[in-house]
Amino acid sequence: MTDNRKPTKSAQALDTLYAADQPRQDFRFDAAVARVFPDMIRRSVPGYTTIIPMIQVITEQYVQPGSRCYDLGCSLGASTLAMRHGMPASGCTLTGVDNSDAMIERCEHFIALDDHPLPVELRCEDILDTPIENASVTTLNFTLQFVDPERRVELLARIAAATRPGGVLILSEKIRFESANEQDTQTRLHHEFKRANGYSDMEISQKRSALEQVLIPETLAQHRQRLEQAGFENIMVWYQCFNFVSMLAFKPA
Ligand code: GEK
Repeated sequence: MTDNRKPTKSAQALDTLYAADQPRQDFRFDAAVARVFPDMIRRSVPGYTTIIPMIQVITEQYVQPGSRCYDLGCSLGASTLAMRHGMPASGCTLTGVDNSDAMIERCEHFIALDDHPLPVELRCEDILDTPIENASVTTLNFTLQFVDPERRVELLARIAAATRPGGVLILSEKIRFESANEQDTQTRLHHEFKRANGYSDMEISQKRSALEQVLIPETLAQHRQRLEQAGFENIMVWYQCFNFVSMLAFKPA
């Protein structure tokens, strides 16, 4: 078996944040997390390395001339760059938003290293405050799960209202399951994925407890119902790996 603890690029820092025994603290997207984020998300989120290039494919299909595209919760810009490469070089705009200074600071660097000519506007703010208008493609790639559940519908309704007919929302989330058996099985498989990627049992359990109050997963039925309530239709899962899914939700044409 290959040693998955090795970072894929020499410049990529290894995530050892939970390797030592430590007091429980809520997970935060701070400078320490931003530094190791590419390694952390690749080794923690099953399907992430497939979803990113597919965001480019989906953006290519649904971007509309003269429209705006948004990546809400852009972190270091992996999903932003995928969108950028699916967009025409001019005539549209692309905005990436994250409320972590540390993420946005590093994101600026990654965007600058990329050679696509379309400018990217980066905003360091809460996505609940981001003005959204004339949208064709909006991405929430594992971000909605961190938003206060009480405020999720308001955000989705604002995105739906600002999306052009035929436009799309790409929504990726960690989900939970109504059946206790499925919940246990999919959670165990997710933990096995992390183990196979070099995380120890202590790292898995300390991270799990740090995320408990911060990442609030919902069922697919809850997502579908709320997306419809918000003004989307044709909600479909285009990708699932264990308890991680990515959906498309369309603005009625
Ligand atoms: C990727 N999309 O690489 N406002 C703004 N940003 C927020 C908020 C909020 N209310 N809540 C959380 N964030 C990326 C990965 S990570 C997913 C997204 C993960 C930001 C937070 O600071 C973090 O950078 C991002 O959303 C979630 O495709 O870590 O599992």
